[in-house]
Amino acid sequence: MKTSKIAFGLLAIFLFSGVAVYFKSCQTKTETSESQTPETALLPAPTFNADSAYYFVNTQVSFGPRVPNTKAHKACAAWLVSQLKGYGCEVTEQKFVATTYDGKKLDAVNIIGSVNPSAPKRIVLAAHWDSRSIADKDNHDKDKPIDGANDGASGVGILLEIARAIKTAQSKPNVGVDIILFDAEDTGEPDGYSGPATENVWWCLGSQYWAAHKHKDNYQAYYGILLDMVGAKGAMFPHEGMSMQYAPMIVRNIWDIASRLGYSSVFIDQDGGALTDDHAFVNEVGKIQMIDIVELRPNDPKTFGAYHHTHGDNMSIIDKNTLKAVGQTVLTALYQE
Ligand code: AHN
Ligand code: ZN
Repeated sequence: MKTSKIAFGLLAIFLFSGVAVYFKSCQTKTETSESQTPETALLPAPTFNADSAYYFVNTQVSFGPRVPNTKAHKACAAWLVSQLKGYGCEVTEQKFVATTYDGKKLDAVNIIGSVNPSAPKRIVLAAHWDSRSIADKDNHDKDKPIDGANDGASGVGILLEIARAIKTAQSKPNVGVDIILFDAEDTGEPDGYSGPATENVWWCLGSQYWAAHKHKDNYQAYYGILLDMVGAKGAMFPHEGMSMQYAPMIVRNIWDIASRLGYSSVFIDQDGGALTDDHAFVNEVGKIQMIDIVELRPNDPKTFGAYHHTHGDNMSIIDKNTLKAVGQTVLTALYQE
């Protein structure tokens, strides 16, 4: 009697542990197969409000063309600083004098708004805030400044909305974010200019200055994203050539996030031409990997839209769907780190 009780007890223990081991192995299997899924879900990010971004683009345009040495430029700079401060950023105004291809001196200012300034891991988000002083690709009023609704204001509008969205959100990104608004980008020689050739690049004077004189000593960032012409209706963003040369992994990561969010018809999986844009100096002189999200024609990847450097670059070409695709993608990228 006693022996059989012991035997029964042992059998029960044996069976129970067998069942337990079986369940454990099932659990382990389930966990493994989940972590091996190639498409891991995106971590949640706040909603990017395209109405708000559109309002920020329109407000910049309402100042008038943001051409250095004008009242509109000064007034817009003050507004940008107050917006960034309002969203809790630590703001640096980096003033400098820029010399143009024709020897003019411009009073310029790069505006830097830092979110979570003490975080060691940082991402730079940049756009130029000045607008072009001439409409050199237009057939009329070539000597008049342009609104630059897309060429300038669109990128800045998206960055202000990103600052606002982070400020309003309950959860914050794990990285610090430095929003850099470069001045004096659109200062290059007129289309068809045939003056004396020089070594200098006369575009991107603000980013050239910042790359050589960063706003903090030994400043480094994990990576950067430049936005240029990111608000036009029907815009497409192929992989810009210099971004692929300096930071192909970042390009793939951002285009992958865009596609998971449903924006693969805007962020197209195609290579475009290489541009001398603000990111060139951040990569080459500043030694920070930076990509450029910039509207390029997919079949003619070195040309921009017909509005480019004409009076057609006004609010009528700005589309909230384009602002949303770019803004939501970049905001989501910040929350994946
Ligand atoms: C060139 O056209 C060489 N680079 C483009 C820089 C630019 C001007 N981005 C906006 N306006
Ligand atoms: Zn331009």
